[in-house]
Formats: sequence, structure tokens, C-alpha cells
Amino acid sequence: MSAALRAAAESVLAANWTGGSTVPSRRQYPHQWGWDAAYIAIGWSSVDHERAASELESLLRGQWPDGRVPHIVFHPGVPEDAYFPGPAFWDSGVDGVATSGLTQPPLHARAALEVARRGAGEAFLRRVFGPLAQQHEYLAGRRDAGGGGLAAIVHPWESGLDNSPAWDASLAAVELPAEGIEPYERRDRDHVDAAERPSDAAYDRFVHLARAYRDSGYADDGRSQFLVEDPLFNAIWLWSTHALVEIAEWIGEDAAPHREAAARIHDGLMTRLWDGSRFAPLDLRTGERLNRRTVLSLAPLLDPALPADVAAAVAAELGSAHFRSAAGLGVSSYDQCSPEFEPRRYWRGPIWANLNWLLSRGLRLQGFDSQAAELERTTLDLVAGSGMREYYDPLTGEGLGAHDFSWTAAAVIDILRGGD
Ligand code: 2M8
Repeated sequence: MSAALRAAAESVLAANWTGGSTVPSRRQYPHQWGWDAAYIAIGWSSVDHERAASELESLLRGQWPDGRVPHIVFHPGVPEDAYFPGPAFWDSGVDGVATSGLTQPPLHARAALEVARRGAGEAFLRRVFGPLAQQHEYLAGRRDAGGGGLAAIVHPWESGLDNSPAWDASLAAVELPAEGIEPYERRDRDHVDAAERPSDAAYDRFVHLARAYRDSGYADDGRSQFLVEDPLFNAIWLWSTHALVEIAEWIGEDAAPHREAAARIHDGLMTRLWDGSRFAPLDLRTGERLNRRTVLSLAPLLDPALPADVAAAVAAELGSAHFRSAAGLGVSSYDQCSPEFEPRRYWRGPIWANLNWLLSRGLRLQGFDSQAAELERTTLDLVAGSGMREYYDPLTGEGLGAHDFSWTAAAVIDILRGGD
């Protein structure tokens, strides 16, 4: 089974390769996405390390002078209306590369380290270390709206889990103009069933927030109507900061600032987002914890300095009926015991292979090897049974969303590689 699965995963990456980078999916997401590129580079790293390096370097070509790594780098040949919001909406970019103005979870330094280890080596690390350090400086310098050492996100799209119930309360508080918002045309339901995609009410707020941020000149002035510290974004940032320490040591750069940054992010996670039993996002506009039980809360397993009792509590939550279905198919994105659990709607219930992969890395980091191995095995079974889909129904295992999905293929390749 493994050889056939690996071959199928490689052919998905190859089919989505566009010459310098890889689209998440040909029709639904026809450009390069920020955190997808990191997963995809890790997938490519055990197939073709030159493509893996190119994946990350292509994304970094869209990096802004302020250090932010955009959540989309647009492909010039793709029509404006192939994806909404397209390049004209964002009206931004750098050196002729059109990009969005938002960012996404900064998994890139971690991906760069893995790509270097699998063959791209020191020369590659020397090229990307500066830009990656600048990406982290942007987050520390411009996004610490709460002043406690964590990066705040200014839009649900920045979380990577944009339709998560975690954001419902904060989105409901976003005020839309009395005259209504300027009309726009959704494209996300052209290729995927509308029942699996966000509601129109949520989309209006996504579009309004993105326009407001654009119209402010992408100013990180703390005035966004959505301003949240998210445990998944920050845990990934922390995991990548530890990778930057290793990269700096490898290439003979000063690792001390990155060690200090890791200590700051760890402290921020523990003092601001941990309440003694669970990690939860913090809404900086209201000061309230966003207490819905979502997969976001499990990501701090990626913190190597997590106290053992905290790690045990998070691992127990991950293995509980809130997240693992009786069918044992993986970790759901939302609490299966909640009356609002929607097994088929994007980020409001389904299982995602990239998150299973991320959490299995976290479990291994905390020494829960058998729980990690079991999660990896169920991920492979799920994909073998239902194909390389964007997400999966936790109750039935049915594949949902886009087909031939790149980060699913990447997760499969890396799980089959074994080790960490
Ligand atoms: C989804 O997000 C985009 C917006 O960025 C969309 O719905 O149009 C999310 O799953 C996000 O995490 C992912 O990076 C992107 C591409 O796979 O799709």
C-alpha cells in the first residue's frame, strides 16, 4: 500500500507543479499560497530537493520590504477572475510580483530546515536565512498588538482556518457599513459544493475586513476590527523560531536573538493563551478568550518547552471524543460533541491531513510516540480509502472539498518517509 500511496502523492505534487512552485489545487486555488508552500516544500524535499527549495524561494520573491510573507503570491498567467479576491483587489506586491497583503502561519523556517536536511544544504540556507529572519522580525515588531510577545492576526484568512467556529464571536462583532458592502462575486463555490464552504454572512465580513486593511495601506496600527492572538499561528511561529536557531547555528550566524525570541513566544503562549486547562485564542478588542473547542488549541504541542503536565493535558484532549471520532479517522477541526459540529463544512468539523501531520509532529516532540504513530496510520488509511482530498468527513471518512490536494499529498509523503 505504501509504495502505491507514495507514487499517487508524488503524482499529485507533479500535476500541481507550475514550473517554479506548486498550486494547492489546480482549479480551486490556482496561485501559490503561503503556508501551503511550507507543507508542499516538506513534501517535495524527499522527492526532489531542488523543487522543494524553489517552492520556498518562489514564495519569498513575494516578500514585502517590511518583512511580511504574503498569504498568496499570484501567478501572472492566471485570469483575474479565476480566484476571488484576485490581484486587482489586493492592489499590492513587490518588484512586479502581485501578492495579497495578509500573511499566514509562518511554517517556512521549519520547512527550510527540513528542505536543507534532505539535500538542499547550506547554500540554500544562506540564501533564505535573512528573509526568514525578517519574516519573524515583522511578526515581532509589527504584529505584537497585545504587547505580550505574541503575534496577532488581523483577518481569519491569516489563521489558515478561516471558517473555524473559533472566529464566530469576533466576526459577529465586525460592523459592516449601514449602506451594505460593495458587491463582489464569490468564486470559492465554482468547484466545491456550497454546503461545504463558508456562509455569505461570513464572506461579507472576510471581504470587508480585507478591504479595510487594504484601504489603511496595510497599516499594522492595531485598529483592525479583527485582532486575535491564535494558539496555532503562534505555536507554528515558535516551532519555526526554534528552526531558525538551528539554521543560524548550521550556517554560523548569531542564534541568540532567535533563542530569546523563542523564550518570549513560549512565555506569551503560557501567560496569555493557557487558562490552566486549555489553550484558546484571545480577542484583543474585547479581551475575551474565544472558548470554543477547536483544533487550534492543540497546536502548542509544537512547543519543545511545554511543561509536561500541560503537554499531557493537550494530548489527552486530542485523543478525547471531542476530536477523535469513534471511527478513529484523525483529528477533527471542531468539537464533535458540540451541537454546532458540521462534519462536512470546511474548518467547522472536517479532518485535514496537514493538521494531522502537524499534530503528529507535536505528539512526537512531547514523547507521545505511539499516539503519533496511530494518528499517522489513520491519516494514511483515510487518504488510501478516499483519495488526496482537501478535507474529510470525520464520521464517514468521505473525501470532501478540492481533489488532488497538494498539502494532503505532502503530508502523505512525509509520513511515509518516517522519522521526524
Ligand atoms: C483556504 O483559504 C483560502 C483563503 O486563503 C480560501 O478559502 O479561499 C484555507 O484552507 C487556507 O488555510 C489555505 O491556505 C488555502 C489554500 O489551500 O485555502
